[in-house]
Amino acid sequence: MKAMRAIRAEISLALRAGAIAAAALLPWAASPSVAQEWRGWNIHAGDYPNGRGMDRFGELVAQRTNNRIRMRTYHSAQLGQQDEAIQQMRLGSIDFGNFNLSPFNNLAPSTNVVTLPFLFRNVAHSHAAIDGVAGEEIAKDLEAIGIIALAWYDGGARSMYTTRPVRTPADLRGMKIRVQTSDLWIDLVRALGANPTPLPFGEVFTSLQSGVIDGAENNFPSYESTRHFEVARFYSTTEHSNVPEVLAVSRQRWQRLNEAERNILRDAARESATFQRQLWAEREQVSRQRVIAGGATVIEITDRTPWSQLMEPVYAKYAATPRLAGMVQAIRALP
Ligand code: BDP
Repeated sequence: MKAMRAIRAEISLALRAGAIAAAALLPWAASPSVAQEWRGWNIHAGDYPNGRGMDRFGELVAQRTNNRIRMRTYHSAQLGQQDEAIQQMRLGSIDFGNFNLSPFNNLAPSTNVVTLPFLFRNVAHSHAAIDGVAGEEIAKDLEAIGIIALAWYDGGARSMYTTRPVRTPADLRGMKIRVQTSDLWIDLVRALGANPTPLPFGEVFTSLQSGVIDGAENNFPSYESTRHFEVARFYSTTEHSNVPEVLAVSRQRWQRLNEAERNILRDAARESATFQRQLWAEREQVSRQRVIAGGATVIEITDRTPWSQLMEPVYAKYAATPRLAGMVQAIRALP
């Protein structure tokens, strides 16, 4: 009797273990007819080039998977500010998103390289770097923290904007300048003689309004779409950084896809990036006109040497390892 009970107990244990193993494999890749709804994070409004790129990504994936993967992008930071969204992507509670690479600086070393000031000669140079050697390294570092990079969006040239006119680094001295959460950005703004203040994107408008900060830095489309130009009226075209953006999927999700599905996602992401880059180029012009029409003053910085020559300590600190210094060299060597 005892022996029978023991055998039965063993059988039931084995069955239970089997069921658990089956459940672990179960996610929809094993049953392709089950539709999945993916949640996507976007910090910008839906009509911003990045939001439209993400929507295009979702449409292409839905078409090509016969609606098995349906992607819904939550625009305008509905799923939280950037740093929280990154954590949620890592945990798998947000499935995909478009991020600037700067908030990854403290987590993924190679993202510092493409954030470095005055590194890219122009937009084409930044695309060549991120679509090639730099992108590969960054994708590795992101994967290690649970984020799968699929394509690179244009992040635009970032410039300083302030409540008082700024023509030289001396004019910026002592001003409180908002930065993204990144040590590199803190040191960059310090090297210019200003006081860096890390804040979430969504808090910049009210912080400018209440005088908590005297300025921030961003591209024309963000300066315009957030209406920061209404409270910080002077935009100085320092164009100090062209840090790119990533369209990424949570590794948690990615691991459950089969190779055919992964290819569909990769292709759709790249196509959405081509689309975003076209929209971006147009929007930069439109936003520039809109802020001027809205009363902002654009101060053209024609000689950037006084700015770039202060950046030596930033390079010394953030491109210090042979790997990162090698990336800088490889990027500089690009035609
Ligand atoms: C915008 C980026 C966005 C960042 C924002 C910022 O597209 O991802 O969150 O800058 O400065 O240009 O926080």
